[in-house]
Amino acid sequence: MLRHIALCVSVAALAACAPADRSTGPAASTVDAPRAAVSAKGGRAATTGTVYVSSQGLYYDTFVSQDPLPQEGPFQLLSDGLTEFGPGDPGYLGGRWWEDLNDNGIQDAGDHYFLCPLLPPGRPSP
Ligand SMILES: [Ca+2]
Repeated sequence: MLRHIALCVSVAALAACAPADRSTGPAASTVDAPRAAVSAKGGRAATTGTVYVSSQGLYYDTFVSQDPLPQEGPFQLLSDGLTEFGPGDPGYLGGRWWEDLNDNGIQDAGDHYFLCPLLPPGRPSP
């Protein structure tokens, strides 16, 4: 149910802040070149996606800062562009995400780890 809701609300985030092809696993992630953030008007990094923070009910713009990251240190679950914690929450880890690509519920070598900081302020609509 949660996955279904997440898929509905943030298809854009999935495309922008996640690998386009989830079926190939980590091997493809190492082949993909990191997407560079490009400055937009006003000097703010160009946004490339939106993440919905369920505990806040807010959407945040984000961009890919580093992809992939090595599986070292803490990561926060991101599932179909939805996560539980955002900026200001103790559980927010600065945009260090993991996606459970092999759907086994644990962080392992078969998953995707990357950095996509959320850019405040959040907003109530995508
Ligand atoms: Ca996993």
